[in-house]
Amino acid sequence: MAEKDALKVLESTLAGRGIDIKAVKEALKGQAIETPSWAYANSGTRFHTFGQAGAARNILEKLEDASCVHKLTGVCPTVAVHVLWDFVDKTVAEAKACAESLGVKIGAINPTLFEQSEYKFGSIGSPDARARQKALDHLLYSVDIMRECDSKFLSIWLADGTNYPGQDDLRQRKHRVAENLQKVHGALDDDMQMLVEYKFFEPAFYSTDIGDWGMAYLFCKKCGPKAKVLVDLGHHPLGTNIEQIVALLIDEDMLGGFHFNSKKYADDDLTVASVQPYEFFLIFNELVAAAGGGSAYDVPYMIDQSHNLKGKIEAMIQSVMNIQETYAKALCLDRKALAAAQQKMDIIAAESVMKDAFFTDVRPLLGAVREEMGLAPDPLAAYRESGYQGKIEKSRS
Ligand code: PSV
Ligand code: MN
Repeated sequence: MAEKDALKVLESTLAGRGIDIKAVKEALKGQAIETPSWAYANSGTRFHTFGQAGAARNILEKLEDASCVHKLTGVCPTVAVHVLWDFVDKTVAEAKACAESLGVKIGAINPTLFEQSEYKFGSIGSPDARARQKALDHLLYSVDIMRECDSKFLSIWLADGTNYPGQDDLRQRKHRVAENLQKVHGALDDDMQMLVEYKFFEPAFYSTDIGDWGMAYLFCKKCGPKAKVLVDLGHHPLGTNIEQIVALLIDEDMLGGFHFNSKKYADDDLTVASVQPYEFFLIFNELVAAAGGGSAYDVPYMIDQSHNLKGKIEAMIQSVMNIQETYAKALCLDRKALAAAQQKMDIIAAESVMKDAFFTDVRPLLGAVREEMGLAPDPLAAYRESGYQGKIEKSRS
């Protein structure tokens, strides 16, 4: 009853903002969030890998867990894979069939260009021609995997860069990266996209070959229309205005997609919206604004987390719920009032509109949406009650 009352109050609040609650519900039902295979496996910091009872040990178990998250949330139909982490003991065909039998699909293909000794001085940016060729072959193999899985997105992240001034010629590195990315672009089918991810440091500490959104944008422009910029929320220096980068890339039709996570310092890979929920809301606000207010800008929304302290599956469900809530809040923003305040340069009123949306309690709304989708209103509680965790802890020991 309390939930119903809360929903009624929300309905009238939204009506006051000129927003139809039914339209918000429909938008929320249509949301799609991709979860990453690697977040279901054991991970750690660079000091230690922490084992968790029941953590997935191979691609089949990762897909089982991703499917469990999808069954409970209803909005996670695809799973991103990392080529050298996932297609080791199983073939691509086996993984694809397994995903389909579990009601999910393979999503973005992430080439793995940072784990082999040949890549000590970089992959496609390396001064070593053999390393570059190996990396290019791997990228082209990843495009073949896309075809086999009917995946439309190739997520490219390079660990390339240098650690010391003078270590390599910076302009030549740029040329090598551009030349190889262009070759990959040339290998894509018309309906495929390559998403170029940037990161300002780590593992290279002096120079990074694709260090920020501007460099990623430049490389994409050199490649062609199938290359767009991927924004990973953990890959910026502190204080960066990420929502402005998002707005700018959207306006230039160069936003390719997201890796959602949360950070306090650098690439902390914490669960989404755990540390900076308002920043995350401001990013979603841009995505909804760019789509006209009633939906979100159409790019792949992927999670890229490495949560080590929280339970693997619970943390993923929590992230998905945080993304849903943030999207809902952005849909509840009174865009007419905001535009009017901006027109009048009434900063106080404008900020109040933002805060009103941010502080809207959308949880009863999401509970109702899930029930309409035939799901439990609280996926985390449903997971705890499901017995899945106990089952995998036994069967995977
Ligand atoms: C690099 O830090 C990154 O964000 C890239 O997206 C990788 O594919 C992923 O993390 C691996 O964990
Ligand atoms: Mn990432």
